[in-house]
Amino acid sequence: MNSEQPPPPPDEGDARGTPVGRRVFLGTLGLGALGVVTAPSLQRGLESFLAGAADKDPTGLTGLLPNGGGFRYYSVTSSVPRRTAATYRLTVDGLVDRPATYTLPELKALPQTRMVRDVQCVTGWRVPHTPFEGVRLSRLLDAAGVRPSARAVRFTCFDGAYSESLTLDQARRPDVLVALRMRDEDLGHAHGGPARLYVAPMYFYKSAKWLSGITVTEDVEPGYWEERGYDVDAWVGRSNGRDDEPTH
Ligand SMILES: Nc1nc2c(c(=O)[nH]1)N[C@H]1C(S)=C(S)[C@@H](COP(=O)(O)O)O[C@H]1N2
Ligand SMILES: [Mo]
Repeated sequence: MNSEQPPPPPDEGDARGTPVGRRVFLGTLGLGALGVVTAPSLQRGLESFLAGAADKDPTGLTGLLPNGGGFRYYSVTSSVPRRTAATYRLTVDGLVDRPATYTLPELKALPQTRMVRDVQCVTGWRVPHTPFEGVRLSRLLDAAGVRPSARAVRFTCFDGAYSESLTLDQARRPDVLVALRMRDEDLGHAHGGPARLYVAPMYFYKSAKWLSGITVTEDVEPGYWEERGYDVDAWVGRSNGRDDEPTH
């Protein structure tokens, strides 16, 4: 970590962020105070994570550095328990007729969808043409039998802190996955493995890592970053004060 760099934006876990993007973001939304207050604890979380990773796995550490494939490591908690193919569980519950719990082998046995899109973090960094692969969320919702009163879906994570949400219509889009693979490899722990949400058309904070719960609800409940000022409807280019100029 380089302490001479400016503090990271609210959802950025490393110190070599994109200061320009941060200024644009904070200036646009007027969330400066919030960002500054939030950043230091994230920073400490990342540092302790990297210190732990460096002890155990120098190769893994390289992959987490900025520009290690273009990704940055994010977690709002300082440590996240590991779940393996043997211990991972994903529950689907709430306003459904058939609540279910899936193991990783069970998820892998379902039809897989592969998509190649650009990953876009709301703070400005992006990773072009990134393959994600997994089970369509709509398939899991259909299997569970969503009740007519339901209008939204809430996602919880085994880091014990992060959450996300989508409207039911958004959740049923074909480009929303429970992703098991990224860049044609099984999802590693740092990127939210064994399974994370992948919401292709939205900023990457919607793509909750370490996914453990899918709960069908009546109304949208703002997720972790959304309670801190980010848009719930996080369409890339059309949210968070980033509305693209119309082109003719
Ligand atoms: N559980 C959890 N999911 C999360 C986050 C997090 O801190 N915790 N950060 C989000 C943000 S802001 C981004 S940009 C991406 C980063 O994913 P990556 O660490 O695989 O690059 O994860 C999103 N999902
Ligand atoms: Mo992000």
